[in-house]
Amino acid sequence: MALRRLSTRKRRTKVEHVGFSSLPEQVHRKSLKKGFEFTLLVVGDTGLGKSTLVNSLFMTDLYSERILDEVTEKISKTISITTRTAELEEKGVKLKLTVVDTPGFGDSLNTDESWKKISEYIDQQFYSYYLHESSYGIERKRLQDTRIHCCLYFLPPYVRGLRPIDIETMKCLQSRVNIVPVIGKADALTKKELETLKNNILNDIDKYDIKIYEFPVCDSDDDEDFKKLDNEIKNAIPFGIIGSNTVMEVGGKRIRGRAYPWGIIDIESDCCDFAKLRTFLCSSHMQDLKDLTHDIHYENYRTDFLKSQNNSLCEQISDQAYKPRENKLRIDETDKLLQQKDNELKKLQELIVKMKQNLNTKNEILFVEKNFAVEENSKSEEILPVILPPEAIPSKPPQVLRTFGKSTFTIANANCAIINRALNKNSKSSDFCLPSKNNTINYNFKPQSTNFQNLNNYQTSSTAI
Ligand SMILES: Nc1nc2c(ncn2[C@@H]2O[C@H](COP(=O)(O)OP(=O)(O)O)[C@@H](O)[C@H]2O)c(=O)[nH]1
Ligand SMILES: [Mg+2]
Repeated sequence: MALRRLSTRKRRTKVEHVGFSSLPEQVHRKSLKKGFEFTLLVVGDTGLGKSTLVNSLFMTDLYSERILDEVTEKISKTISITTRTAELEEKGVKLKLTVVDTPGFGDSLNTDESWKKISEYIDQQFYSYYLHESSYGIERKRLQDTRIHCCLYFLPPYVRGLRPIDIETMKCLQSRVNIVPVIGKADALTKKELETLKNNILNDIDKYDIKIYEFPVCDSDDDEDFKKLDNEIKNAIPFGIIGSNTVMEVGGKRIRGRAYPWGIIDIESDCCDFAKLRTFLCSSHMQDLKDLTHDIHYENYRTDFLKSQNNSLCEQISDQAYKPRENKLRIDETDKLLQQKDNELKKLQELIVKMKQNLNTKNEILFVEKNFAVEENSKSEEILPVILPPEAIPSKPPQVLRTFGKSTFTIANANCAIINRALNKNSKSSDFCLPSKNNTINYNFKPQSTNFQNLNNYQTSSTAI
């Protein structure tokens, strides 16, 4: 098996042209077509030359309109985030450059949380990239990379090392972005002073365990010139920068320079690290900055984000799992309440049935009262209404036979009868009578009845009951 594999490999190495040697060309062509994206974040005090540097680095005018804040505004001002994008093209290569600026950084009297907004902004870009990356179809094709690839952290030339605000901000940003420290307005320092400040800053970075951009280790087979350049750039950190957007002619040569009373400085010369920074950002390390952003910072963010999502999910699950007793109690309580409501409903239904029955009886009574009521003028204490329930209606209409002067009356043709007696105006009594024989009910009432008028009425309406 091993022999066969060896022979296959041998055979493959013998093939002279397969076609994959054109891969770099394909990548090159595709990249040219697509263009490159790079997002730079500049952080630092107002007036340190951030905008000037960005303009001079990319030979563009990103900050044409410059609005200066009043002193009073500055005191209360909080940090804001602004983005500017320029589509640049150089020898057919397109670069979409986005510069994220942080005007107001360090301006306010309370600089405690200046870094907070910046770190939030960086995380937001990671999150939106994550959302696009996790989407499907056309959405995924439109994936926009607004993640910050590099942060130029500006330090003033008049300090002795890192200030508390610098330490705090850098420590907060170090895990999110590639930090590259820069000393702005380096023309305010002599060569010696600049060297001392650089050393102090590097010592502080070491002392406070701040992680700045780490240069990749050169391979042994790397180009010697590249190794030299890489070394020079690495040793220049933190870059001492002099910025200028003014192009002037000196000795027939056009330069970007600053004119002083004592002479002119070409910012691209060795007098500062502007050229090195430009090489670092625009040519030698741009891709490494992007790779680190994607492979380290973004991956760290994504892992943390997924972990936090996972944790909250686990918490929810464990919440459910560890509260069975509580849940059972809750269910028991609900059951109890339902049971209670059921009982109440039953009682109500019973009550309704009773009320209906009462109502029927009352209706009957009302009917009797209506039909057999004692005449208005009659002062009699006793009335003797007779009512037959519907089931008691005999085939022949009932007939009330009465005997004047006797305390009895007889109903013929009746299956049964309800004899209502009004004892007085407020109380009544009812007797239910069944016929003794031949459907005849004999009823003895006391005291004697005086009004039989209604019984006549009854006889006429009995069939309608
Ligand atoms: N002396 C000196 N002045 C500079 C330098 N860079 C910019 N400036 C000037 O400093 C002022 C503020 O620059 P600006 O780029 O707006 O600073 P920002 O607030 O940090 O963006 C402007 O007048 C610039 O011309 C520099 O390297 N040296
Ligand atoms: Mg500015």
